[in-house]
Amino acid sequence: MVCGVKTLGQFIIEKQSDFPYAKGELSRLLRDIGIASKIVNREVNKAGLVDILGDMGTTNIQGEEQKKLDVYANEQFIAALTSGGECCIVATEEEDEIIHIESPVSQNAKYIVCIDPLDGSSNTDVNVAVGTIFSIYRRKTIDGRAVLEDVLQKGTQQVAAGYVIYGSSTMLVYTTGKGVNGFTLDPSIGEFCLSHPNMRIPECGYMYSVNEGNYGHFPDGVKKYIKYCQVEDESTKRPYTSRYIGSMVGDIHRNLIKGGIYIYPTTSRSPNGKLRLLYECNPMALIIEQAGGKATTGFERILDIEPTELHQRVPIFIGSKKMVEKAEEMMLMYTEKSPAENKVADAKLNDLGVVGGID
Ligand code: AHM
Ligand code: MG
Repeated sequence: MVCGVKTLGQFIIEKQSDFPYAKGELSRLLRDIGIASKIVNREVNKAGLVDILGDMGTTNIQGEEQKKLDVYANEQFIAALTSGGECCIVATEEEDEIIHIESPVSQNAKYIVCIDPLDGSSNTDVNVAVGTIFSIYRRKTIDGRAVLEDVLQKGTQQVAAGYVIYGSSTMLVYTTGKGVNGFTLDPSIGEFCLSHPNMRIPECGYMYSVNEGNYGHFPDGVKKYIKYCQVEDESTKRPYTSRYIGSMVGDIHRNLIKGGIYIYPTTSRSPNGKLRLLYECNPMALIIEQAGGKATTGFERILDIEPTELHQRVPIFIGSKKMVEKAEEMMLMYTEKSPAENKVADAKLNDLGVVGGID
């Protein structure tokens, strides 16, 4: 029988030759993450059937409720990384501190994994896509026990990043800095199969994703950009379509395929934004940049941010290059400007077809 399917395992081994000095450790690490995600997928799929939903009654470091599936996913990834032996530290959204992996097999491990084991997990209650987001670094220190400093690296230092989306089908999308490839889980053989080779995000899309319920708390630049998206203009195919799932992986995955922008800005209530640099924004930024898109805070490239703390939050504008650039333009025009300067900016925006106030 001729089989035209390429599995994730086969693909990873094939790509190892892209890194002439690689000894297979990164490949094994990716394989471990792939295995854990299949186990998590099984439980996510069963979520509506079994008594696994609901709060555990505990809260994580950000003071948010933990669902049982978050805890389960967290345990599965830590277990897979521990037995795999290639990872010396795991930093996860679900734990206050970094976790040192000190199993006998991981004595020489040189990789750090930052992970959000189940992002958007409140969506499992209502059968909406959720995801795992991960980021891999090489440790910086050479000897002894790896330390927090090994984790607090800039996004540009990532050696790989990816996400798994548990949606109408389950997909694993990852990059090692040489393009982005997507694999769909074929449940009949239990394997991720290459289904989306060399993914590219359209340079300009027609969808914007932002929680507009927070509109009143957004910076003026974001308010103006939203207005810009809503104005009729044939040449730029506006108004754009608004699509917001409230699950970062779902929103960004859709935008990666169809084109679009996802924004989680600062708000007056969350002055640093909501999403976390190390295990949400950096991995997504690397993937989107590798697919030809852009990811910034509105002013600064996400991957260039020097992290100062483990659970650091940053605002994010991510997606199709031209859309992110337009949003940045408006952020720049309206940041900390006097009312007179805002009037000048308003006049410029009138030329772009954005009319009226922002309130
Ligand atoms: P979580 O890590 O607590 O699950 O929160 C992250 C999620 C993202 O997936 C999503 O895009 C965002 O929070 C939605 O936030 P909001 O409900 O404020 O729009
Ligand atoms: Mg999260």
